[in-house]
Amino acid sequence: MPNGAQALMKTLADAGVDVCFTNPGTSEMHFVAALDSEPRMRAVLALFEGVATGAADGYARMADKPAATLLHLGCGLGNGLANLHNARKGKVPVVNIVGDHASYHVPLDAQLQSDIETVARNVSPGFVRTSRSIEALSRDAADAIVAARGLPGQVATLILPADVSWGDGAQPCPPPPLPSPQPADDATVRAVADAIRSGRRCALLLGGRALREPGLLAAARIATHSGVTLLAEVFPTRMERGAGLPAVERIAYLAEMAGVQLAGLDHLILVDAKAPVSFFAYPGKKSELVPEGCTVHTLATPAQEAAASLQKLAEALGASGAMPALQAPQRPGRPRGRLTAPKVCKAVGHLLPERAILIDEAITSGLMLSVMTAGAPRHDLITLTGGAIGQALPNAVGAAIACPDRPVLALVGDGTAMYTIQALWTMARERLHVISIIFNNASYSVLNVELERVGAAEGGPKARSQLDLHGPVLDFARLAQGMGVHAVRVDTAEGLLQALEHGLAHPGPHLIEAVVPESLSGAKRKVLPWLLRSLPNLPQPVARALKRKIAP
Ligand SMILES: Cc1ncc(C[n+]2csc(CCOP(=O)(O)OP(=O)(O)O)c2C)c(N)n1
Ligand SMILES: [Mg+2]
Repeated sequence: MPNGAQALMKTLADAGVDVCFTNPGTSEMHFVAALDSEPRMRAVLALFEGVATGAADGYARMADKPAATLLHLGCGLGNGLANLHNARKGKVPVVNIVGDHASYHVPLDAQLQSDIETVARNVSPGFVRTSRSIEALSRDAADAIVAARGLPGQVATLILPADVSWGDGAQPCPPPPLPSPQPADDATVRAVADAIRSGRRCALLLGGRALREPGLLAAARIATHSGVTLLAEVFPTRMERGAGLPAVERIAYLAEMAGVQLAGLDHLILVDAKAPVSFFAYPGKKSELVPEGCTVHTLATPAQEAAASLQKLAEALGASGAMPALQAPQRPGRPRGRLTAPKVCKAVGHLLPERAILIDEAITSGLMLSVMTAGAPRHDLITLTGGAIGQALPNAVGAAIACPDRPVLALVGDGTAMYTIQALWTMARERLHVISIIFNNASYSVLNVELERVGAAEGGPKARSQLDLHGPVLDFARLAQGMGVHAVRVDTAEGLLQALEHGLAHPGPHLIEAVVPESLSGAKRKVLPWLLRSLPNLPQPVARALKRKIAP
């Protein structure tokens, strides 16, 4: 008879959960030992829980099924919280296994005792369960898997007391059925089709799974046939894009610019997306971005089949036979001279290989990434769904494990990279083909912009120093080398191109430290808040042109 951990392992593997990102402690030792009882389970060690959780997130975004994490009690789970938050916001399935003290040890309030369920509830509101017995364990695990992968995907947390893990006599649970989500019902489709036929200005706001090829194609047919505008949510979980696919403009991060994109709309139709709100509140500015007088419709909720709903809508409109407008292949040329962040984005657009996975956490350095890669060969884009930085490097680990035959490029700000820099070690250990490009601008640059936008007093020296990463300047190439990752530091466009070409040609992890000036500095930083404030008062065509110039 297997013990609890062994039965749990088999239950996970039988259900197709066959990768586990681990950072274990004493209470998880039986689970660790059970890894060798299940040949199908791949175990990947992370040196910080935020890496394990972010890797599980990146894995599921690309594999379309959950990985497990193995975390140590409340503190380990807490360390992994930010990236579980990003997964939750992205509706990404994750099965957290969190070890706990043996049941009879809990009341003794030993050193590591804490309230795990309270920590878990924040990121897995839909499923937190402490498994209470050997008999219940495998069923609990199957329930966690169902909760995680049922549309919408979510983070499910199973807490595993050590005595349940080591107890004998457990039985694995047969694999639970896969979810079978439904498309939008006929009445909803009819109502949305009526709105589109009204002749008023309509936009489809695509999010979640609507941003994969089948959803994009159906939406693009509707756009061609009925003249609706296509928009994508600001931070997609995973968006398929590039040459041969419909190009969809994302809602801008800066609320003022999002306002320009949404101005004049009469109907906004949500497809696996939320009605847009601004990222933060700013004194004197509206938080809701839907323009006054615009009616919001929901074609498909996150619990429904987005692509099938769009196909139903296309049929209702008679648009099924329409030719979708597809992005033509088109790449920028080779950048030259002293390196800047836009030149890095240009180089990425110039060289991005077919079927690459592009992870964007470049913050201010990535402003040009979207336009520079729009006509590159088809690729997947992963973005910072929950705004909690430190996602990209761990995501890259998971994406590379989910898709071993595809190159992964992670573009990351220097401040951001430091949150989960330990991901580099896992990349080296697992020999993952990830090219991490770190934009070293020695600054939390975006926060300098935000300091001005929120209307805080002019920053004095103490305030400014909280946003400044000079002294000591970080040396990412050496940090990476210290974790076994091949790395170079470049400050010219030629050097960057050479490093990127080398990285793409040689499987295995590479880090390229791009020494760049801040994209928004000096005069630009001064003018930006003023420009943003003036946008709502400008004629729409002028506002649109300006928006395209600042953040295309
Ligand atoms: C978990 C978490 N902590 C802090 C922040 C606040 N924050 C947002 S951006 C940022 C700095 C980003 O700096 P960097 O990666 O260097 O990008 P840059 O602004 O220089 O382009 C910080 C600290 C956050 N979003 N999430
Ligand atoms: Mg920076």
